[in-house]
Amino acid sequence: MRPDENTLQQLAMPDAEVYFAPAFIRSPQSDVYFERLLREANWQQESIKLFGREVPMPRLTAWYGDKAYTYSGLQNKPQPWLPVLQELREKVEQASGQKYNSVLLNFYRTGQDSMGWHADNEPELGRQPSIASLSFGGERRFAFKHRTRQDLRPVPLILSHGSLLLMQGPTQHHWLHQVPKTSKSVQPRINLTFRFVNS
Ligand SMILES: O=C(O)CCC(=O)C(=O)O
Repeated sequence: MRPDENTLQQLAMPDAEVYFAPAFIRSPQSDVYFERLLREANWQQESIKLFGREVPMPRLTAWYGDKAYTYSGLQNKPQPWLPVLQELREKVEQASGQKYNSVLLNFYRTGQDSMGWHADNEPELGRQPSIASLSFGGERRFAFKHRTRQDLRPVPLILSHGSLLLMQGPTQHHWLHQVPKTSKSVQPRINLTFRFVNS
């Protein structure tokens, strides 16, 4: 591991403030976190309305925190923090210098699980939200796409086991992000996005 792989480095993206550490948590410890999260989180299969039809979300989710939050049109009832989530929250708060009172967990079971283009810009998150995104398990491709500037190419990123991606400042205002489906064989992946939800 290169010495800087566990510290956040800023990505060169205009209209954004994005930092990435590919190995924020080292491998043996990340293996343990993956197993604990898989076992301990209260995973739900939520549905979304698509063209008037209820369809299952292409991933499992779990929402923990202090405040209710509306996400993808769903009112998320928060569950109280698990010790493993408290532990991870402390680590990301220390690295980012920000405070988080909520976390959304996503479980991508196969390459067919995914998350489409979106921004984390719900009003409860405030104008310039700080979103800290931790990944465990199989690597997945991730991409940013500028909302309006056609001259900018999408910015691809590989979200590795134990990586931390920090998005803040004007990022959600100007950029969308996604985790596309893949036909490659990939290991299951768990992602946690820590947020601060205002009341
Ligand atoms: O799984 C990921 O890396 C993306 C998660 C995400 O975009 C979200 O929870 O809003």
